[in-house]
Amino acid sequence: MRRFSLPLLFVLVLGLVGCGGSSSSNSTDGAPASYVPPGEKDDYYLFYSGGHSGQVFVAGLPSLREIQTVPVFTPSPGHGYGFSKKSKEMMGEYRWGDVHHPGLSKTEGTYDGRWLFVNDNANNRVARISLRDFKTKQILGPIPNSMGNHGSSFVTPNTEYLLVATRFSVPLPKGTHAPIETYQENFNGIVSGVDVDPETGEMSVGWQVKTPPFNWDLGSTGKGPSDGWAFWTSYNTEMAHDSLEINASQRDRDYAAFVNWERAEEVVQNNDIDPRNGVPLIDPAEHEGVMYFVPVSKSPHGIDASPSGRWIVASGKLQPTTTVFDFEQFRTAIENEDFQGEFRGVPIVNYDSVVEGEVPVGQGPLHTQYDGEGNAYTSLFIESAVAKWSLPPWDEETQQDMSRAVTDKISVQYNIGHLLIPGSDTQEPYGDWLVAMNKLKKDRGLSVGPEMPETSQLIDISGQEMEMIEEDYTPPEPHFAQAVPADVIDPIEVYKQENNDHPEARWNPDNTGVTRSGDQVTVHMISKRSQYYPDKVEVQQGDEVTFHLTNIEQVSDMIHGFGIAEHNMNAVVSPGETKTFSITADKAGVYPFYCTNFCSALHQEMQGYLEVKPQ
Ligand code: K7E
Ligand code: CUA
Repeated sequence: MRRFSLPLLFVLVLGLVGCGGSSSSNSTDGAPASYVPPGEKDDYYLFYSGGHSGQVFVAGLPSLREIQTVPVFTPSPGHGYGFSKKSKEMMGEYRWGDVHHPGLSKTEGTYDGRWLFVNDNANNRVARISLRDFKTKQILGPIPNSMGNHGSSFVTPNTEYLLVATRFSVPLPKGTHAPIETYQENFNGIVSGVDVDPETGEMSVGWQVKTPPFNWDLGSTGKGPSDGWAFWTSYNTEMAHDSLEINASQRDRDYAAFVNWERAEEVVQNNDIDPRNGVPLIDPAEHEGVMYFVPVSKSPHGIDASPSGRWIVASGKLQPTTTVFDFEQFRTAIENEDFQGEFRGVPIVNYDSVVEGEVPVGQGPLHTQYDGEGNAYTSLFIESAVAKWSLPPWDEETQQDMSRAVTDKISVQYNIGHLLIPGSDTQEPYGDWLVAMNKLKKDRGLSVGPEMPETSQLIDISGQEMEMIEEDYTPPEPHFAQAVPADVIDPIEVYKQENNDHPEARWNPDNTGVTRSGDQVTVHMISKRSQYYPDKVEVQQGDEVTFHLTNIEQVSDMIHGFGIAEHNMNAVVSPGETKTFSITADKAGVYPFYCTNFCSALHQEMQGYLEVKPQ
């Protein structure tokens, strides 16, 4: 089940060495199975959403060591992100985001290692990170009509779309006011199909589907028999607008939305759909087959399609079971119009016709992942545990007593939210490790005062019984993560000179210099070990000074920074990259600039002066 390389397997069988950078439960010398010795590499890249840090954290699996932060929605001086013209433009007017669900791009249902998409719950955006250079390339949004982008970014099997659903409902179009007391009449939620260009990854909003003002929660995309569909739970079909803790927990069953995104695409192509804020907005009551509701037990959170795409598993937080829906039965039910009613024109599928079983997994079930061997693993928030259970088909005895489907349980510390198995949302999960992403650290590890990190725990799932291997911490606050085998990603470490298409790039000190047009000063500068050219920039007080800084190094890891004293500027430029950034020289005086990223024995000497002459 584990991804051993052949020679490594050979070594392990011979019992000569315990670890060659890969993982093994047969650890030697008392080292944990996750031990990756110095200089060796992990088997997987692990991409954590950074929650309200607005970032993505990259770690290795199984070591859980954090490798890098990829800044997305929040400035990061360590990467010069949020200082350059391009990154400032991408971030727009916002200085943070709330990243919950990273989604890896896929081709034919498996990870292709091209892009990582993430959502911003707070400002209704999605972003694309290139896995060639691990940098944010596009931020799309705020998405029109959409408020509370929590239920995303779920990637379809060929990265046709990121599917996005709203956590909050507002009067449409966004920006309209209506009193909150008129919530049920005047407010709406939205499901959006964010179109992804297959070549460039460029995202644009393709279409939207209007929904009742339910609070859409987690989602996932279909595959196999359910390809073309996406699923979300909702925790507020009561349509309450205050004291949600009580008022949104009234009904025994809420609804999941089953959305046929292929049909939505068709509807938009074949009809003249009224655009709302520039996006075709489909009313599912008028276009049959776009959306169905399926009842789900009390206040559900996660909904996860199994690797085969046949079983759709949704968990009700306030009921100690997880519900398995049969997508084949769902298809039959909609063909036979086997409905138990409708809500605002959307058919509600008969629950009993589509449920395969309710598995008593334990208290507070949230999210489910799969190992590709017929097992499912559900996080139990209240119980602080992970339950392992068998997907259907179940034998007769199990059908009589569903507790028999639960085959193992392991405690985690404490209060787990998401959990992750590499490849769980693909057709072929890599079922060797499980990472429990726990929300509360409490007494684990050294105390750092009241603001505590989150804990991740690594569980070996290669055997019958789950085994706790190790624990690590992350800054606030991962929600979900995805992991991909290291060899699927092919990063570049240097931007080759011939590929640098920045129009203001310079490669030769002879072509650098300072030019002026009115009060606009342009500096073409290069950096290399251990010198800036030019290293003196003379301007007049009040000038707008724009730097185009090219790091002409063509050597891996030879990064140069560019900090200007008392000007709130720190650019960081990768080898072969050109960055553009501006300051206003509003203070007379002499201000040193210097390389902020350690680069050589003479890094300290890498400095220069900005002379600002008084007006
Ligand atoms: Cu469960 Cu935003 Cu996916 Cu947090 S969410 S846990
Ligand atoms: Cu260049 Cu430090």
